[in-house]
Amino acid sequence: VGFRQPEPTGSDKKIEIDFPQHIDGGLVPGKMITICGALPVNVQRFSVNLQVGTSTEPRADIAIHISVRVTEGTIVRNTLVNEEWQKEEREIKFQPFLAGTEFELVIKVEKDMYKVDVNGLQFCDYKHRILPLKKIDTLDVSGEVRVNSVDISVPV
Ligand code: 9QG
Repeated sequence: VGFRQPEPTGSDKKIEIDFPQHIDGGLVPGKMITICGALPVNVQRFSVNLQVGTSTEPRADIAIHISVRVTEGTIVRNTLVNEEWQKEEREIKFQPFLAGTEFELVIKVEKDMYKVDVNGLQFCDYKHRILPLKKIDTLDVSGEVRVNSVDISVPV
């Protein structure tokens, strides 16, 4: 079974991160979202979404969904509009997510696209399909992943 949050134990107390997480002011070019986490040894999949609000009924639109499917060796990117998945982007240059290892995922917001880095390497681009950026105000992470930290940096 996967895990999502570390159990705070003794001296090794961790800050619990609740999802979905609000992004103050929504997205803007220059904003960077950095997620550090670890995958269980028996991970199958987890996903990261930048979305418009937190509604579940109906489901919030998702500007960029990154579905990491470790057992399939695939990372699918897509957008959800009116509860419908759009066209998937699946090309990958390398498979950066390994079961039982830590990772750093960075989503950089640019004017025309998202740039996604994994472990310091450029992984993929994803052109904006939902605009304006400022309405994209929520980060959600779900599935078989333990998130150790989330950092959202604002341009100066
Ligand atoms: O499978 O693909 C991305 O195109 C769907 C998945 C769906 C997405 C989608 O079932 O799963 O990855 O949030 C979801 O619904 C995720 C977990 C054609």
